[in-house]
Amino acid sequence: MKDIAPAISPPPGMGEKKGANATVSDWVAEVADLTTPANIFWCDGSEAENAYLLQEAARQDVVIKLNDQKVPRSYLHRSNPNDVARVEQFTFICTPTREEAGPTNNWSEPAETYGKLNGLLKGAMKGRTLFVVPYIMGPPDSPLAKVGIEVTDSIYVVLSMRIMTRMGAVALQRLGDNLEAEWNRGIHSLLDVDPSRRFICHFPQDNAIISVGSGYGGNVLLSKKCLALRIGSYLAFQQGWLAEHMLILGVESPEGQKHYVAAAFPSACGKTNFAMLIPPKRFAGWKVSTVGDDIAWMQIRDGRLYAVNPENGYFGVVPGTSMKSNPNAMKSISHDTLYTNVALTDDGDVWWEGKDGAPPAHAIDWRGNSWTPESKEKAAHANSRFATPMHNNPVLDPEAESGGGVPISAIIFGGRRSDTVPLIFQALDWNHGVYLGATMASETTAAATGAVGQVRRDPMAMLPFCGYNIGSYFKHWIATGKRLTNPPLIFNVNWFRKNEAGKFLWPGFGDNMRILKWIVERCEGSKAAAEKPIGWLPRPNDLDLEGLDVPQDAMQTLLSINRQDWEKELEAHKVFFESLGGVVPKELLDQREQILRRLSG
Ligand code: OXD
Ligand code: MN
Repeated sequence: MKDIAPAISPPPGMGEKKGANATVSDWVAEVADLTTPANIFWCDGSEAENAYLLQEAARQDVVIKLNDQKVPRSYLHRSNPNDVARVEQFTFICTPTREEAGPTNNWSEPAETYGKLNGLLKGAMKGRTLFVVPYIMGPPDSPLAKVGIEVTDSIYVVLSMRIMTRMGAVALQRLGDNLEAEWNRGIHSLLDVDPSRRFICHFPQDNAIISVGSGYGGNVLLSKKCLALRIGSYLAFQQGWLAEHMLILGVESPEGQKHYVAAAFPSACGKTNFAMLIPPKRFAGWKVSTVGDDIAWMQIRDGRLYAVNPENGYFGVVPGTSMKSNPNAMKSISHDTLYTNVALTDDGDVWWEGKDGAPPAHAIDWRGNSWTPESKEKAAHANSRFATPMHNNPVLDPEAESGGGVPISAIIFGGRRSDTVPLIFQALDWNHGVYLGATMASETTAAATGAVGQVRRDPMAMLPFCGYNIGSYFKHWIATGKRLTNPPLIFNVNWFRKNEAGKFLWPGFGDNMRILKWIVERCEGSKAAAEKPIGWLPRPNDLDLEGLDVPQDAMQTLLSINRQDWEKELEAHKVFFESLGGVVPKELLDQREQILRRLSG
């Protein structure tokens, strides 16, 4: 299967420029002069256009149409095996000074980088179609909504952007004739999909992105990690709002009390599962609904935080998704879905490790090779993905399209930690909560290239996504707290604690409702907790554990803190802060001292 496809020739009337203002037209002409494509295709986002592009992509072997009886209107794409995850080592923040990018980002000097990238882009689209993809991030009527234009030579990117964003004429209309309007300039070219010519570069001051040499979603759907998080976080810092790597969910009690919660977990740590949680039987009448599964843009209004999901679809990790782990995701991806790097069964269905039922006797694996259950290789890549429209989600929150956003009652930070960190605890106040986010750590996953399973600090799950100096980012969080008269309460969760035998202690998935319930009860001020050196912890009796199959001693461990472990943990925080070279604000250094004092007190 191919990433790179030759130019397409659309029927008359399709792919023509309609409604672009002069700044957009001039810029596209400039990019075309540089990249010399065979033709230019302006996307309008219509059904007819999508049907044509899907048909062309299938004809060019970029996607395979799946069996309509099994997964209606759905397709499979296989990426180049050298190109299956985000590449943090080749991701750059190109600010005028190194300090502006800060200690956690790769920095590259803007003029030099433009020069290098323009060299790579010269003639890069020869014989290919240059697609112009205008898109809006955020509900179109939201004050936070942003417009981007991505030009790309990948038809797979176009098909994915139509799912993941509000794409096409709607974005050009929003810009209208306003030549001063703010919009993001994004250039993507596959080049020859060679890892040695793979660079994902961000120019925050110019609101521009150039991504070359990759076809993997996180590197090339420029709306997502590049605009909504890296450039977004910089714009948020400048403009006084927050762009965060957070899901947003609604939780409603049987009495009709509703709260919205935003949660930051690192990549592939279950944000999509949490955002679509189905409460266990014991919680009859409780409802969880999804506003977003990956990114939250939050603004301050009336002293509160209000969040919108800038995206229009979900780009989730497939392996492990099943009717047991996430029935709502299974329903969402049962039709109109674009799969990447899962296995193809002989009857045109998709398969992955962890899917319900027995594995197929034979399939074609993600590399395109014949596969049987005896094969040593996995059938689906560990970071194989689905792109599915958010409107496929049976529990989409009714406010998901609301431009004003939803009021956030609680923020949850969480990582994948085998030890030390309890199942749940609550920060004592805003700055303590910022400290919990800033010192978050998680065992690494397959969402990025590199070793899997190593503990790394990942502040607010933003380590790969904060587009400016992390010290300024921490200060921005602290300053935001000062502007909030009704701030969300801040919590920390860890679904992944293990016993000595290496077995998970907590069942997770639907049972996380038990923790969510305690969180909303804390928000309502109706539930007790014990004050411990690291924050407020529930005692086993404070949680609704009825019908839960977890032994008492496991529950004790899950809710315990060990002083020695925490002294080690705080030492690791110190090492991490020191590694940032003096950018950590005093408020956070003070928080650490206070926790240390409480621990030894
Ligand atoms: C993602 C990621 O794809 O965080 O959402 O890597
Ligand atoms: Mn993510």
